[in-house]
Amino acid sequence: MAYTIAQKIIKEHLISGDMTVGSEIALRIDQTLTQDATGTMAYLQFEAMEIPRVRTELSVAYIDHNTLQAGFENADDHRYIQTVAKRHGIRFSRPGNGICHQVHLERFARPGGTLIGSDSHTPTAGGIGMLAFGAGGLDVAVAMGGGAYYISMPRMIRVELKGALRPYVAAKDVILEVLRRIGVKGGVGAIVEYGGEGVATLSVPERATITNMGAELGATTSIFPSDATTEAFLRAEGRAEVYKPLSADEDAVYDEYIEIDLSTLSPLAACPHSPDNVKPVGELAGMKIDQVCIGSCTNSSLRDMLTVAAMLKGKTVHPDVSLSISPGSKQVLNMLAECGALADIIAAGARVLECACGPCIGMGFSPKSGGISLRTFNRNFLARSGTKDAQVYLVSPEVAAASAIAGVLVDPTTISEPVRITMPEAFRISDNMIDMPASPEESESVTVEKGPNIKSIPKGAAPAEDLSAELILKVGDNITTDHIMPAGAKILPYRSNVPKLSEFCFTVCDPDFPERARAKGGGVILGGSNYGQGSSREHAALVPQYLGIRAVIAKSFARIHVANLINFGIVPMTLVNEADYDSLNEGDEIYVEGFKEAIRSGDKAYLVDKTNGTRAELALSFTERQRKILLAGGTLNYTKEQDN
Ligand code: MIC
Ligand code: SF4
Repeated sequence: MAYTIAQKIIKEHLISGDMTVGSEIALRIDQTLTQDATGTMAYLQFEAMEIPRVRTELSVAYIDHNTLQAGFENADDHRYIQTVAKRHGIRFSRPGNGICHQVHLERFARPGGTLIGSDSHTPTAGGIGMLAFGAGGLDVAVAMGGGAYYISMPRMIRVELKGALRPYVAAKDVILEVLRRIGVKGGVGAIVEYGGEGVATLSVPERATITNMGAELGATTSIFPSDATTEAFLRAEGRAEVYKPLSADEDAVYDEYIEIDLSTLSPLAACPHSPDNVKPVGELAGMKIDQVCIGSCTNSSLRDMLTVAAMLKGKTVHPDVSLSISPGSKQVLNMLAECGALADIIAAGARVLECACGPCIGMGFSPKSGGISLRTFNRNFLARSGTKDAQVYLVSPEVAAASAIAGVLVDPTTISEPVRITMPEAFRISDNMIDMPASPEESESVTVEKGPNIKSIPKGAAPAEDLSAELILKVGDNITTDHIMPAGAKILPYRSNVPKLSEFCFTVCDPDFPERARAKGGGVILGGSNYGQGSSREHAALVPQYLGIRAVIAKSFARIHVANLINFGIVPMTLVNEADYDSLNEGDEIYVEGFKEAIRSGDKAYLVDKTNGTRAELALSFTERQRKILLAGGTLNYTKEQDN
């Protein structure tokens, strides 16, 4: 039997299930990571499991999202995570050490292993040949406790890379090209595997840019082979011993093939407000811009930063443009400083920010009203930048740097000679900002500090026999978790305070939603297709649950979000006939007879719209395990029931 790279890793980590596409498989997880914005919940949940020490090969807690400390809240969260990590055997990457995915790639990821992280861009580690998944915090907590991670066995997409990129065309353009071709739903239910002769022309951080943004395809994950380039990267990181070659068998079979000739690509931009709204930069060239942000887990490696520094050298940022640069890690920033490239960045007038997510999650640097912002990031969803009417374009660092100088969008392939950068043989290695956990003997004496910002997790309730509720909100296609539970500097500090967070739920779509939901005691949400795409934040399930949302009916769901809904006891149901969506209206009273019984054993349920008489067939496609979780009112209740 011939296997793809992902199938080989799955086979080695399979605990139960069979590898037929679509059936549920349970995987053994080697490593976990959390970031602070999702980490507080993950650790509260881990604590609730009462397991003294993590049972993984390695677990790391990063602080990178909520780093603006405009009040005590974020600092409280940091301290909680630091102490809980120390007590339970988890390494702690201190604020300032960098963005979780960049640091994990540098210091911990390894070919052939499995990783889950409470962040949707965890597949960044696929650039090094690791099978890495974004997951809800609760799933990460379970994996830290040694439990399996459940997914449905994905189909395999092969992206065959030929040729080599032309100067000033970047890895970012490769993934934007994939997004242009298959869109934000094109990867749903699939693992995207890269192969072909073009792979050897891409460095590990470039591969990681591509696997990182595979999240925007809706893919389960993305992965590259592990080869001589991987080995060289690991050697430069002083970690050659974890190298292991990995490639797909010659005759491995994929469900879908995509071919990209790298040499024919040109710089691309994802236009507002979706990562798959891709156009050639050449077509948009000359557009006046207000802001440029370079960084994020997609494009903040040393290679990216050295390229940007070389392009900025001796120039000045255009007077109408504000340029921010956030290097991905302390390692990157340190090396930029040592080789003098940082001086070129500073001299050009860039505003150098700390090594963190920063503007990517709206943690500062929101554009001006109606501002046009070029960002090297991975998401340009409506309002994510913190300015609702801003227009965000996603581009490569090369396009960003050239445009920051010109004040208008520039296709860098049309400017003079390309810059040349030299990558060092070895990176500057220091893990002095990664705290080691207490030894098992000392851990009991570590006090976990919970400041007043940290509130307990609301409990889920078992479903009623029949569902009788109002369709309290109707939304369209491709609703993101940034719509459901917005982030940004004003809201993120409340990630460990669900009651407060609930004041912002769905306000991007409907400012009155939280108040209405509270007044009516909840209801049911109606969504279009790909409901819940984007971030892994379980708050997009936890907060609606707190507001009394019992079910979401949609044309289709995004993978991580549907798992989060089930984890928190909200029943996700799909419309068998998508046309029924049009007959169901916000404010309608709906009734589902035998709701609980359908969850227990049925594939179908029937909805009656009591307001206009419409009947709609609903699909309940759950595994046995998911049915039990939903009947218990969520995973926390279910785990407790099992323990008793
Ligand atoms: C994001 O990029 O949307 C985030 C912020 O990193 C999220 C996690 C979160 O909401 O905390 C993600 O990608 O999962
Ligand atoms: Fe951070 Fe942005 Fe990456 Fe999310 S996408 S992990 S906010 S840098």
